[in-house]
Amino acid sequence: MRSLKLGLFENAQTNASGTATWRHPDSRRHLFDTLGYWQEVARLCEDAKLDFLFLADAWGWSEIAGVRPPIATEETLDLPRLDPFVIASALLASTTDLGLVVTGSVLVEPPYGFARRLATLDQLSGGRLGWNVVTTGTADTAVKAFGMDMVAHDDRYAMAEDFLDLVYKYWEGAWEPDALEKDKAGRFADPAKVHPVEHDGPYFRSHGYGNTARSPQGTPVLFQAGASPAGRRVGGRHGECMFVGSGSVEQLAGHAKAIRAEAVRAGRKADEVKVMSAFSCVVGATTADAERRWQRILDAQRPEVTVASYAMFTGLDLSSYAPDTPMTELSTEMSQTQVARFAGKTVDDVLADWHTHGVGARPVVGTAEEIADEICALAEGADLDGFLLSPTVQPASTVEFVESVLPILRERGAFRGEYADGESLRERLTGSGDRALPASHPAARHRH
Ligand code: FMN
Repeated sequence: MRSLKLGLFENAQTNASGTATWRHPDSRRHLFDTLGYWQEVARLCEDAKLDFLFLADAWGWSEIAGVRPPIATEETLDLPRLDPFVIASALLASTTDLGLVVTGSVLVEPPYGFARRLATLDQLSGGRLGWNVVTTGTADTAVKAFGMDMVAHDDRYAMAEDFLDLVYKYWEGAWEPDALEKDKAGRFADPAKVHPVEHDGPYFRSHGYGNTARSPQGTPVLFQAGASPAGRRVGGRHGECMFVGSGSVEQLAGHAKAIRAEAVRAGRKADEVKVMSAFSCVVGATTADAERRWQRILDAQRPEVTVASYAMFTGLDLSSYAPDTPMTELSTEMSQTQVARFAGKTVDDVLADWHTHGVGARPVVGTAEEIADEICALAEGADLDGFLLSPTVQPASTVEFVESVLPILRERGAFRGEYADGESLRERLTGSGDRALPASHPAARHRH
């Protein structure tokens, strides 16, 4: 059995992934705005030796025809949130090994300041930082808040290419790794190893010196989850760890193969990209018990939230279409994946499906043994490197997984018992023994 990478999906808001199950008696996610909640979650991850805590993020909110529906606020579907960078920073002092992956948008963040913030986190964490590169799924509302014009879907990926090229120059090229001497009898740094950056791209311009010196990893570990053709191209060129949504073995195998093919097309090795699938489960003493528990989670959510939630990701108001409208008649400039994945379905099918898991993974419902079987079968059958655990009710679902499923995976040799393979997140995820990006990665050409 292959050795899996495991991360925990979290979101600095009460609900996650377009669902609103916060009323469930075991949910304590409404405490997301307390430091204690995050420290508890980080401790849980680190005690279980998970590879990383992933902090998702969005800037936009739900709107239907330009109006925010009251239910979005009543059920805290989207807002309020906290800033994942600040949460990651707050967790540095209480963690020593856990990778911290923050989501950052190439659409709304000015790259020069962004490069410094990430380098600071990578520096202070000793190289435990990852960046989930997103073009922002909730772009249509986010741009209004930032006073920008909307940027079309594929153009946002072109922006991502330009943004990445710029921040690589600062992370990889501005300060050589041995530029700092810190010699009180000599000099602090060697001017020959500090280089000005020149960037005049189609979207971004920057001329300057790196505001931070090179951090342990240089470029933080790059995560990405674009699933459209443009998204996959960017992921294949730049991504080190690609997330795919949940699905059958066949669907996941198709995604993994397509992502690795994009990497090869970009001159990288197929296994240079780690593919991790979102995975959710509801554990029970028996299968029937697990199903009852799953129903209780679904019952915690008001059905009316679904229309507002789907609109948040796609801008589409499904309540304005006849229930039998084929989804192939709809299109969006927001998350195209959230329309394309329902090809062959009707509007009514989508509303029913969305209620159960939103954009998140559809849970595997069963005993701990059945869930471990499914994880192993998916990993082997679809050539996956690991999973992003997406809890249905936090932190209860994570505790259940750690206490009941993880020991079975360990027994089967599918998950290690201790942190290994180096101290940086990159070494641990790639096993390469190198905390810097390999020479085949496009960032490496900016090195001196
Ligand atoms: N999009 C965000 O804007 N913020 C996130 O935090 C975020 N996290 C994601 C986590 C996972 C596991 C997956 C599968 C997707 C996530 N996405 C997130 C969405 C992707 O970035 C991307 O927009 C989506 O997969 C649709 O791809 P496309 O725009 O190429 O169609």
